[in-house]
Amino acid sequence: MKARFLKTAVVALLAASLSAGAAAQEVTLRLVSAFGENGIYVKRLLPWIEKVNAEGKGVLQINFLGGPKAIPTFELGNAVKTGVVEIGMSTGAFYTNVMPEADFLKLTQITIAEQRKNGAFDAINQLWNEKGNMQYLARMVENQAFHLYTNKKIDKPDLTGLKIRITPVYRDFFQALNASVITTPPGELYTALERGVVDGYGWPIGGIFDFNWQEKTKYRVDPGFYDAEVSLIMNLPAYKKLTDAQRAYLNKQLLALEAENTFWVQYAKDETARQEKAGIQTIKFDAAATKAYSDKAYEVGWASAAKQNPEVAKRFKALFTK
Ligand code: 173
Repeated sequence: MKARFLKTAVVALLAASLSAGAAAQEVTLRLVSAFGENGIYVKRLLPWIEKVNAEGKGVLQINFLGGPKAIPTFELGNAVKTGVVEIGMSTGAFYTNVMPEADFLKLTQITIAEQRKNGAFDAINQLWNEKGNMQYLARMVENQAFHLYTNKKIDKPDLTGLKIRITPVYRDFFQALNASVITTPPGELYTALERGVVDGYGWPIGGIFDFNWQEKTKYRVDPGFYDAEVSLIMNLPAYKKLTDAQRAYLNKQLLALEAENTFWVQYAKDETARQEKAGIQTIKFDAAATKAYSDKAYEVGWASAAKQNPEVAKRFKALFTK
């Protein structure tokens, strides 16, 4: 009787540990976005998460916790680094406090598909692993140039007397054009425009309607410069802890996400037309000033990168430039 009871107990224990083993094969990763939930980046992220979860039952699930209300925009990078959350959707400019090199990603002139082929993606990951305790998972925005939006008319690339909202993306370039600059997360820009705290701002070609900034925007300066980078980053220990099957599944889905990046070319065209319809006028300089403006953006961008980390700037420039 006693022996039989023990045997039953052992079998029950074994079954329990087996099912715990099976459950351990499904991992749930928490994800927070540095961009607000109403914006285009989260709008495109959510269907992907749904697909990951639908196809990843028993393997891998992603739990979207929200945007900057969950973790403030400029704190998310550190939260990923320290494992407060496993995955972040962010841009390098938002986590220069973790590593200044993060902002260099705006200087890529080749697609993420090409970056994976020419060694740029691996070079990024080597640095992100070492300095950021992060895995750089995938880039989900490309072909979105940044622009200067302003409420004061300018006829040459000189921003003397203008107060411009920035992030690290634009700091050195706009300062080189004599602007005075104020850093804010996207979520605080509407109020800054409304109160006249700023005369303009930097932002990519797409997305201003998500925040209603068109109500407070008179001009967009063309051409754009750099390429908006929005990516998924992951806590490195959490990434390493994944089983081979989980990592393979995640990577398959990340490549599928990047394959959707063709979306952005048409989105840029649509958003340009929508801005025009909304009454936003385009400021264009003459040919010589236009070239000077574009050249200066990259000159200043790389010079600033070289100042922060000469060795990495040199290596990345060779890998990022056409
Ligand atoms: O302007 C910003 O907030 C910014 O730096 C950025 C970066 C990538 C995409 C969109 C905005």
